[in-house]
Amino acid sequence: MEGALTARDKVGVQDFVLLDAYTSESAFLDNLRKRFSENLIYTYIGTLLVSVNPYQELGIYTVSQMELYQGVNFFELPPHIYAIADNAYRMMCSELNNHFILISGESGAGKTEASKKILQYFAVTCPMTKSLQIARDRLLLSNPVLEAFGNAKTLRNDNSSRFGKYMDIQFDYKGVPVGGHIISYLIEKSRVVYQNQGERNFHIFYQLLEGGEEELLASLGLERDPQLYKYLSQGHCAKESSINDKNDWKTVSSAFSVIDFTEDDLENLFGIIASVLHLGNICFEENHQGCATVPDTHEIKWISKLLGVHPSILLEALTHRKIEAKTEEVICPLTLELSVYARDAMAKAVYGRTFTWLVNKINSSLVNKDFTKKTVIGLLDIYGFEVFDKNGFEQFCINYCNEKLQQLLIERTLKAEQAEYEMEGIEWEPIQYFNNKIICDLVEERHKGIISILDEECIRPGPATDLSFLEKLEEKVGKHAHFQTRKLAGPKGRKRIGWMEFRLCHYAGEVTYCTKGFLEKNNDLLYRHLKEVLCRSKNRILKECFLVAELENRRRPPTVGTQFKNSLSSLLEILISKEPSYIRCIKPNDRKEPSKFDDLLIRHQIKYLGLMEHLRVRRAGFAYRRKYEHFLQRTKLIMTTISLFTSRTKIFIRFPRTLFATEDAFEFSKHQLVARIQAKYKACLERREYVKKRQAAIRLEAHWRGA
Ligand code: AOV
Ligand code: MG
Repeated sequence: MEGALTARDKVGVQDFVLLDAYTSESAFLDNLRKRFSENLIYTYIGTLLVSVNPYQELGIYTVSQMELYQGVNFFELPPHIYAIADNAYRMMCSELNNHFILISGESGAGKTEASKKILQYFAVTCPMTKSLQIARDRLLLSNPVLEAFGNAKTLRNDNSSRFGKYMDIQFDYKGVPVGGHIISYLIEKSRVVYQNQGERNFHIFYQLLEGGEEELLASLGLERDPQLYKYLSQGHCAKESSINDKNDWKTVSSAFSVIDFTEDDLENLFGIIASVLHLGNICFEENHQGCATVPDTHEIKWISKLLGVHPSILLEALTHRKIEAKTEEVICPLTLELSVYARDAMAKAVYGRTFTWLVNKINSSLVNKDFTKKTVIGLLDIYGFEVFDKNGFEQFCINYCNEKLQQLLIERTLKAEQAEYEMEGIEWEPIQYFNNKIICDLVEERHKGIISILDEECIRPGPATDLSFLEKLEEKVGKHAHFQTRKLAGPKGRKRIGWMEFRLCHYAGEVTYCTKGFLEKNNDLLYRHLKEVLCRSKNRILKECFLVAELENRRRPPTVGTQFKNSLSSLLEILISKEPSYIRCIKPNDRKEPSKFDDLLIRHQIKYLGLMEHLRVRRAGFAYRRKYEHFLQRTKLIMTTISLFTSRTKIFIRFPRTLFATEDAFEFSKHQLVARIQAKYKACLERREYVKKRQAAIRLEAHWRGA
């Protein structure tokens, strides 16, 4: 019918590879918009999934949807996150190797939700035995617990992950989930003591106050109203309509019991959480000598009770500092400012280490020693790229982490794939892309990168300050193409860089960082005096977190920046050894609203995520690649002489090292497919060594023509 919209016009194509104008960014955007307006939030680029956050419940995550996707060929059904999960799962089962699913995108784009959907999918669809149900439940319920302690409302996302999480889901040889292991990355401790306007502290504090039983709160010395606590009220949004702290408390409480937390664990844990709130309410005053005092010791008494430390020792540690002279210790009083610093440092240290304890505790409940032969699917859900009006050390670390993941993606897709085609002798026109290695180097290079320069300032004797750090940066990396400071700022008319600021041109955009606090946060020092108090605490969890051995070790621990850099490099090692699947999340608007498709914002993400380049490589290359030996071993197909063959859904072509397959045959008519193959592999088909392939192609075509 003329004039009528075809389905394709209305809902777009479900794989960008099928776009006619596949090189045009506008066509890409149009396709995404069309689908989004039909609530089709998922689209493929080959096997990569692009997901746009719908900011509304779509009813596409039901059990019947899960069943639908189970064991079905990837391209047979509309794109879905379940297809990605199922595909990784089936490959793992058939090839008995390890996989990971990397979920990336900026803050609020939907990474955490995606990782939860995948976990749920496995929990529902994988085979299960009665004895392993508990393992499954623990895997699922580790999420609400970690989110309560590690997520918070930010201006970008009401449930923003403030820590990075890598989770291995372990399967036995039958594909039954038997256990798991979680690695967490750098939690944003500074949030415990300070929140920006419009942001909150970690959810758990509000959940405890809103949902905790009367007796529990009374035993912790807490009032219900979050406004009464300094650490909870600085952002002026303790209550947030989108967050139901009371309900979440119930979920978290029941999760605790499934994950093997004893009464004693919980008593100690909430003792710590309450102590942090009490710490925040300690007020210092200055006496005539300019030393800090605590006029009202109400809070001190509660903390002593909850943490099992002596009140006078705690009080002394908060207002004095031990200095070690040659043979003796001298105790000198702290100024008001330093006491506040000591108090906040204690709150951050206690919370940070308790979070690590929590992860370890969950891990010990996920361990399954009965199964030694396991394969895993790793799920990576990390804090997304973020830019605020004011960005500090935390944003610097978070954005650096995102650079590293982008780098991994580039290395493994755009770069490795093209290199492989070239190695196989396939004629290939290189596809240009922005390689962000240059930014990663700027941040992490030994002796020369920003982290090294920061470390140097931190250990340098003499008065190093955030300003002297900035000056060092100007001196050492000032001329770098991705670095700017006020002295060397770019064209007029752009947001000015302030005195204490520097700007990095990240792969995802420019971010201006204020160096205030960089040294302190990178050092992350806790006065020895306070450490002693915590090491002697009777609170069982703190005892495990602050070991007395630490007091004897006089060596300076690595800085936060260096630790983070090292942990990211081991993360990448973990990932490189596994087979990847990718999910790229896109945030449709900055207002967290459903059905709002902000062209400008989305176009920007398409650009920096490198989706166009990815599409070009995919389009020119092969959708499916397997090491030939591996494939042969698994399928036992005899194909030493014939190099081109078909399966039900794909056309396979064998090259010396690798087995490639074309896009799914369902997407094309057979005629189209043959034409495509011939066009694609024209170069190699014409070469003598591939004559056999051509003959096979001709035979194949003849076969289809006849069919
Ligand atoms: P993020 O993990 O990518 O940000 P989230 O996964 O927390 O983002 O998503 C943010 C919010 O968007 C969620 O709380 C949901 O309200 C909504 N949302 C995301 N995905 C979906 C979906 N598939 N269906 C319905 N609503 C969704 V951060 O952690 O801030 O980088 O550090
Ligand atoms: Mg998240």
